[in-house]
Amino acid sequence: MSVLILAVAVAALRLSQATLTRTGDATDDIPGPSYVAAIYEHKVILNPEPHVPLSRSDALEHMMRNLEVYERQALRAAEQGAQIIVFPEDGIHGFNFSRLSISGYLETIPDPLTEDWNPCTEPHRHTSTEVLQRLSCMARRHRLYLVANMASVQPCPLNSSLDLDPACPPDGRWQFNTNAVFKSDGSLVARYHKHNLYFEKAFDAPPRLEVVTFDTPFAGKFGVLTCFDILFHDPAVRLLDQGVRQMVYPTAWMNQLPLLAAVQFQRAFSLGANVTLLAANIRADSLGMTGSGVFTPDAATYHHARAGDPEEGRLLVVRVPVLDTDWLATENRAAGQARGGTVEAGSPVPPSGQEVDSGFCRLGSQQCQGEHLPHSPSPSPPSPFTTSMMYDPFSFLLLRGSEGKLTVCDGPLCCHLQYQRSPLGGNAELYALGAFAGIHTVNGRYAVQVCALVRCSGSEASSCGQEVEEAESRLDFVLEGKFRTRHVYPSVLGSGMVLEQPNRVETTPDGRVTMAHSGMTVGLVTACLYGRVYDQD
Ligand SMILES: *[C@@H]1O[C@H](CO)[C@@H](O)[C@H](O)[C@H]1NC(C)=O
Ligand SMILES: *[C@@H]1O[C@H](CO)[C@@H](O)[C@H](O)[C@H]1NC(C)=O
Ligand SMILES: CC(=O)N[C@H]1CO[C@H](CO)[C@@H](O)[C@@H]1O
Repeated sequence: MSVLILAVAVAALRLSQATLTRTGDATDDIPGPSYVAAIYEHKVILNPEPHVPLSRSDALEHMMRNLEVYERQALRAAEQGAQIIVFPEDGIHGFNFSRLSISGYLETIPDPLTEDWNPCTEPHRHTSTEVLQRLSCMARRHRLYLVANMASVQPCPLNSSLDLDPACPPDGRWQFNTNAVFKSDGSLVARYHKHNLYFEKAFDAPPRLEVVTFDTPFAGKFGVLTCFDILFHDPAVRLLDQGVRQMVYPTAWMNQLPLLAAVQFQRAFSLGANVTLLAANIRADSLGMTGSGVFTPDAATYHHARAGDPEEGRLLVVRVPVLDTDWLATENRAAGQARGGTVEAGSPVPPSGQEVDSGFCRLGSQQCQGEHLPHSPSPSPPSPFTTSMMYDPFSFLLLRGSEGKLTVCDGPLCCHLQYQRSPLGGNAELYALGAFAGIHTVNGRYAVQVCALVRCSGSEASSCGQEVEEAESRLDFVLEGKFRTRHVYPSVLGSGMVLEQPNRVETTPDGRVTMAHSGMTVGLVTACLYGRVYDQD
């Protein structure tokens, strides 16, 4: 039986660059320094009774079953040349523990900033560290950097005057959702405690924000994030502000269309922040968890399992360009010296006027007046309606006819759309342009400004904003908004969870973001500019 997978490659059409189509193992079309990254979407073997405390040995036995799978995947990744592999959040222990019932799973992870330790070669230095030892030996055996998420414990003093943890929990220990990173010799190089917990009773948020990076010899610096962290300022934007351009991202993300499916937001974050994101999710159909990938600003290789696919893991191994600016500067200097001292600075400047044209002129520019919309038939202006999308009251306007131009506002945010439907796919499906500016409050509290063009799930206006995964209509469009944040994450999601790389995304210093796209290969499900207004959280 052949397995239908979605490991699609999308490539940028930027300035004068040619379009590239990259599959998971293409390795020869990257100019400049590159490395091979792997992520593994893991079908976690769960403890069926997570609320019942287990002995350490029973917990270890459970975790070793997941680690057996990791071991096989690390081997496969190494055989394909991977230099770094990322495993998902909760992939070793599972979920739904209580603070007490997770006890047997916890290990104390020494701080790699204050202690050099190789758990594989010095297993006896710290007791009760079997998981750390196993991961360390895995990294060492397969000679790759390895990122894994595990449950950790940190005893804290309750009464000392030297107490550095004034908020030490009443039971005298911190319990953390933790990413551990190992070098290719097995030594522990980074430890990150998840900052933005998502209903995780077993864990504490760290008492102080941790902004964690680690260095690699093959690609320079990587930042570390976990799951829900991707939506918040700390530590994500702090990493960006430090100039970090590459992130490892273990996650256990429940898909939520039309705006927050896993691969959709992974793609959006990588594009909006201009970073590489190595994202590894859990596969768990009962929880709606799937969607992992290797995302660079120019390309994406990803996997989203579909209903009915066999429930199993997925390894992706991809060659990607190095983005770390400092590392590249050092490399260039080394290469320049080797060539005899000439250093070439900067990347080639594309000839002006070669910008890829989406077929529309820019919204708001003078040239737009009437040029593409010769007989715009608007007898009466359509009126906006409000309906809930992902629990937020969006203002929507329906798209009518095969082409047009519309604006919908919510408070201070106005979203503009210019569109043209392709004759391919017909005119029957209903679409709406939505705007929302406010505080999202369900399952997390955060301020957003969102412009979204969505396919409505039915033929009634009330169906706009509902979950839908398929579409036939292809639209060429320019979507634009003026945001009161510079953090806007753009994405174009096509039918069947296919990601398209927008032809053009432009940002002006005053917060105007324009996304233009045309020539879709599949129907459009959602085109979105997802703005995060961190300072209003
Ligand atoms: C586990 O937790 C998730 C939410 O994180 C919940 O949706 C699910 O029903 C829980 N499963 C069990 C078996 O308790
Ligand atoms: C993204 O980063 C690259 C360098 O890696 C830079 O050339 C480009 O201008 C950046 N793009 C944006 C939109 O900032
Ligand atoms: C009950 C308890 O934890 N007592 C500790 C208080 O702190 C001193 C040192 O600061 C320890 O020696 C006690 O054991």
